[in-house]
Parts: sequence; C-alpha cells; structure tokens
Amino acid sequence: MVVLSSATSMRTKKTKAVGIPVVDLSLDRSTVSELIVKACEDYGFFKVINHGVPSDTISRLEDEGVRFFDKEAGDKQRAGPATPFGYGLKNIGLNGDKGELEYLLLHTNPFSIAERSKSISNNPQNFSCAANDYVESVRELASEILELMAEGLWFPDKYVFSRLITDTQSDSVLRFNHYPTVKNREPCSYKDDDHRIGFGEHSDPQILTILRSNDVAGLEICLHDGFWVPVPPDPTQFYVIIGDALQVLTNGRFTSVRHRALANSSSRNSRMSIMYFAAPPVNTTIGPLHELVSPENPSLYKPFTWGDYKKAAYSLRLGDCRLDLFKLH
Ligand code: GA4
Repeated sequence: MVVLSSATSMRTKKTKAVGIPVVDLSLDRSTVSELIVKACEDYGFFKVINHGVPSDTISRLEDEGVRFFDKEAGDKQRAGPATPFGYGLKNIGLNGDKGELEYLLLHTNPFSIAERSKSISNNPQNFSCAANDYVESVRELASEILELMAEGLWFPDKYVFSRLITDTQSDSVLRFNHYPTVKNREPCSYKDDDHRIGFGEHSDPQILTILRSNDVAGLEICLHDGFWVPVPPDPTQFYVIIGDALQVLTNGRFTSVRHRALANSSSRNSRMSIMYFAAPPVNTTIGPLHELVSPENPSLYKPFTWGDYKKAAYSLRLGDCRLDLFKLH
C-alpha cells in the first residue's frame, strides 16, 4: 500500500507522482519485515497503520501541546530557552539556524519530564502523565519496528537495534513543533510566501523518529534523486523517519532521509507535530554491524559514541551533512 503524492525537483522544477510506502503492522510478520526493509532502502521513510498506540494516549498529549502553545508569550518563555531542553521560538540549535516555528523539547527521562512539567503546565501532573504515557507507547512502537527491521535483515539477534533505545539510560527526546498561521506571524523576509521555511532541511541524528501531526500539511521528504515530496498529514497514524545512527549501524544500507517542514501560509489552521527521537545512551558506540560488513561491502564509517555524534551535530548547522565527519572513504 502507498500514499500517493506529487514530487517536485528543486533543480528542474519537474514533478512526478510518488507513492510513500504504508506498512500495515497487522499483516503477518515476515511480510511486514520485508516491507519495512524495502521502505528503509528506497525512502528512509514510511507510514505505519494499525500501530497499536491508543488514540486516547495521542489526544491527551496533543491537548497538552495545544494548551501550552495557546499560552501568552511570557508564560511560554518560562519553559525556555531550549538549550538544549525547554521552549524555543524561531532559533534552532546553537549556530544561527532559524525557522518560522515555536517548539518544546524534552528529554524523555520521566524525572526530567516531571521537573520540566512545572514550568510548562498549570497542571504539571497531567502534563507529565500524558507525556510519559505517550513516550512509553511510542517507544514500544519504535522497538517493534526496529525488531521487524532486524528480522527483515535476517540478523540472528532481533533485538540488536531495539535494545539501544529501550535501555533505561536512553537519550531519547520528545519534541512538539508548532507552526503558527500567517495571521499570527510577523511579516517576514522570505520572498515566496508559500515556501516559508518552518523547519529547514536536515536529517535526524538519532536511530529512528516517530512523527505524528494534526491534519495540517507542511512536512516534505527528499527522495534519493533530489525530488521533494509533500507528506499528506494523517492525525491517526505515524510516520517513521530513519536517522543518521541507523544509517551507520546498517553500513549505509538504510539512509537517513532529509526532510523539512514548510510553514504553509494557505492553511487556516496551524500545524502541530509531535516527534519521538529514539536514541541510545550517550556512551553507546555506534558503528556498522559486522553482519553488514564484508570485503565487498567494507565499513563506510568509523565508530563513534552517541555523545560524540551529538557534539558534532550541535557544532554544525541544521542542514550540514554531519555524517561526512565520520566517513572512512
Ligand atoms: C534535528 C532532530 C531533532 O529535532 C533535534 C534537533 C536539534 C535541535 O533542534 O536542537 C538540532 C538538529 C536536531 C540537528 C543539528 C543540530 C541539533 C539543531 C541543530 C542545528 C532535537 C536533534 O537531536 O537534532
């Protein structure tokens, strides 16, 4: 199954029809694992349906997000600045990247969520319960997907990827992005109002991202041939984004997908997305798995710790290809 979309090349301005893969997790395991491997190889991106995350878990966290972004500017600032965790407005990272958005970044450790909730919500208990329940559910979903990937790659150890993110010391992150509509935005310098950048082109540094948005469009992914494809929003389902760390673990067999969010001026509603970035503990060594290295397929990357990789990511700009720093050839 695929979601049909129309892709555009930035260089030639040509368009073509593209089908974004949809993986139905209720199908039989071997079919699902094959579909996932194919989607990771071809796109580094896919949609999952029949994902098992309760709709109530999703809507409770969505409501908390809406409540937070509805607050007065000064109240939101109390949760910031996002260096690296808290509330951020337009500034992304530490090196001058900007976007037409506001956001909330949280470490997924329950103690850290409980502490942050105090400056995020008037009812911190509600916020932290909603966030913890959501994180638990999407972590399970991410682990299941990683196990299916390992099975699809015929690895003897099906937990080889998933155990990296289920470790209690996992460095995973939860992010809310809110892209205000034009009427709520100040005039800005971008010439083409339909292509205002909400969150600029980049790949995610982590292993896997589980993304969910409301019904407002904006997300686009870049295909291997450079065509950009708009991703139709679907509030009831999740999109899965392959991150740089999984590209390294699979020795380049899966590639992290470059993506961006446009601040869509034609929509009357604002877009809100929630992302769970699944990461290993900071001291974990990431390198190509030996099953995927051979004389015909030599190792493409030198091993590094997740902490080193994060340091590299934060020292560069959002759109930089940070994996180049760790390439062997
Ligand atoms: C992209 C993925 C996640 O949103 C994020 C981002 C982080 C941030 O916004 O602080 C980064 C970006 C992301 C990649 C390069 C660095 C770090 C901004 C930036 C310029 C939370 C992450 O882990 O990396």
